Amino acid sequence: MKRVITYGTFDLLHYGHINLLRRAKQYGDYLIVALSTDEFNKEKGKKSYFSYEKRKMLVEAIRYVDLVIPEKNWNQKITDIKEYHIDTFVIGDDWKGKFDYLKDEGINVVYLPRTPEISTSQIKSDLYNK
Ligand code: C2G
Repeated sequence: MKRVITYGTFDLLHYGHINLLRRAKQYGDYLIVALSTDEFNKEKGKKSYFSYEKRKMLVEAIRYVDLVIPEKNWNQKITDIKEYHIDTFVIGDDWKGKFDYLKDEGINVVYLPRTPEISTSQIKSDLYNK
């Protein structure tokens, strides 16, 4: 069984997120999403509209997702890779190069092109300016 992991906040779930998760699942049979906790979002300079529990419920409902775990800090990726026997790490190419160090763990690191013209911040500003 090939196991894939990805990380993110996934707030105000939109088709860009779904596109990422759909493509990530194509790299294996089992997809884990490490979902940023509300506390970690603060470290990322983000404040999500939905709480962790609500974001978790939404992401768990996605057909491509097999397991959702909490992302609590920047430094858990290597531990996660070992604990969950990950074969491939996938993330959007806005992070290109940032996680190449994970290759030293003997896994594939894949940066997928982001879906253009959609983002949570775009949704928020569009709604704000309605
Ligand atoms: N994404 C995408 N296309 C978009 C918007 C987002 O492909 N139009 C991807 C991002 O590249 C990321 C995932 O969807 O792979 C989740 O996006 P965010 O919730 O913004 O994730 P981010 O805050 O970048 O968290 O440790 C890594 C971080 O937790 C990543």
